[in-house]
Amino acid sequence: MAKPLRIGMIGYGFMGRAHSNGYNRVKDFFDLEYLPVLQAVAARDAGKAQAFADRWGYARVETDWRKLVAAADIDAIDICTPNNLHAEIAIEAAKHGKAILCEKPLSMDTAEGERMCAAVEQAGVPNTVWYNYRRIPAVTFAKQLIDSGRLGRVFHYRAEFLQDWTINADLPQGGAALWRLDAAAAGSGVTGDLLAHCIDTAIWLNGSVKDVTAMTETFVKERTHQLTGKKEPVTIDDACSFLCHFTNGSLGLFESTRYARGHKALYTFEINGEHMSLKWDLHDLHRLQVFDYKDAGPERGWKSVHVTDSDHPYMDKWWVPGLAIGYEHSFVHQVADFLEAYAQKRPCHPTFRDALETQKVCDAVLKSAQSHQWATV
Ligand code: NAI
Ligand code: SOE
Repeated sequence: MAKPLRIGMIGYGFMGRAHSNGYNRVKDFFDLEYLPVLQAVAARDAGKAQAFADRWGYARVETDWRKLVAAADIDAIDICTPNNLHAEIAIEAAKHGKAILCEKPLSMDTAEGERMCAAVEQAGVPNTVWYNYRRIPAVTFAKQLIDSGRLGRVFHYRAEFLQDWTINADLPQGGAALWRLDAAAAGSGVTGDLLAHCIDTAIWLNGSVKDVTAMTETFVKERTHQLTGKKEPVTIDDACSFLCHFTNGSLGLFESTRYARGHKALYTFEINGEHMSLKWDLHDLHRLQVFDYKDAGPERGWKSVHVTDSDHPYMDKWWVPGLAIGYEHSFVHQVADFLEAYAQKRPCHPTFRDALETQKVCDAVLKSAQSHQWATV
């Protein structure tokens, strides 16, 4: 009989759903010592919280997250709120000895992230950040190839995350649904929202970033704020590109925007090593493109590996070889990995401390864009 880990979820939006699906599905596919129990969801609107609880199977609701983090019937707090609430909730949850699963980006900035790390480390509570793209099997497979040394010396890492949903200048900013356009709620624009994913994956695959030079742009300078009803200056970065040096000597090139017409969530990365190159694309997420210089014969070329066989990461848990899984499975994998680490009393990466590294790169990127100078991470 599995032991229960009683989840207290805060926020019931996009990630509230993705995580709840992960908690519900994990038991059907993974054999684990601990299994999640959907104990309570906290949201300010009692009716909406109850509807969410009924749909996903939460036992009860709270309308104040502070009560949830203090509740005796909760073992782990899952933070699915806008970024400006991550720190306050996490620090309070740590005080109450709860395990914490926090959405990305860890924090609004490095200083806040440092306080969050101190809180969880002093309290000694398990913690992780939902940089879920690491757990897409093709991405995890890339990590295995890199760690096996198959690439040799790495020369280049490039990544992009492109969207197009804010091109309309009449779109308001702030408030529910559009908090990502307000730096007071989001911390930054595409840097913390989208590049943070690219940076997390890059650090995981290619090691730490030494320094950066960046440029940002805010294409629409004023938008009506949903909370004030007035036209307010737009304080986020709509687009951001940066170059960097990794400590392993390779060069990085990153780009993100919400103004790439036609692209909804195009996250791609490529890594070029001495012997091998790898390329991945979120729109074709079960494939890893591999070029192996050692392949004999003039027919050498890029291979498109369909990462769905049972010897590929996570895939033995799902269907038969050749049948793909999707975006939502990365969250099921993160739940499974967290529960396994929890049972074994070891960290589940990325921890808050790991995610702080990404935060430091984001801060250096924003600093460099402002100063027009290279910034050390
Ligand atoms: P959302 O806007 O869909 O949901 C946010 C939720 O927080 C809403 O239910 C809202 O009512 C709730 N909330 C706001 N203030 C609150 C308060 N004071 N008390 C209780 N609840 C409150 O946002 P979404 O897309 O779910 O994003 C949430 C977090 O997840 C963000 O940090 C975001 O960066 C991250 N995220 C991560 C993704 C990933 O790929 N890992 C994908 C999308 C979002
Ligand atoms: C923004 O549209 C967003 O939902 C980000 O917040 C997520 O982190 C990213 O995974 C997908 O895009």
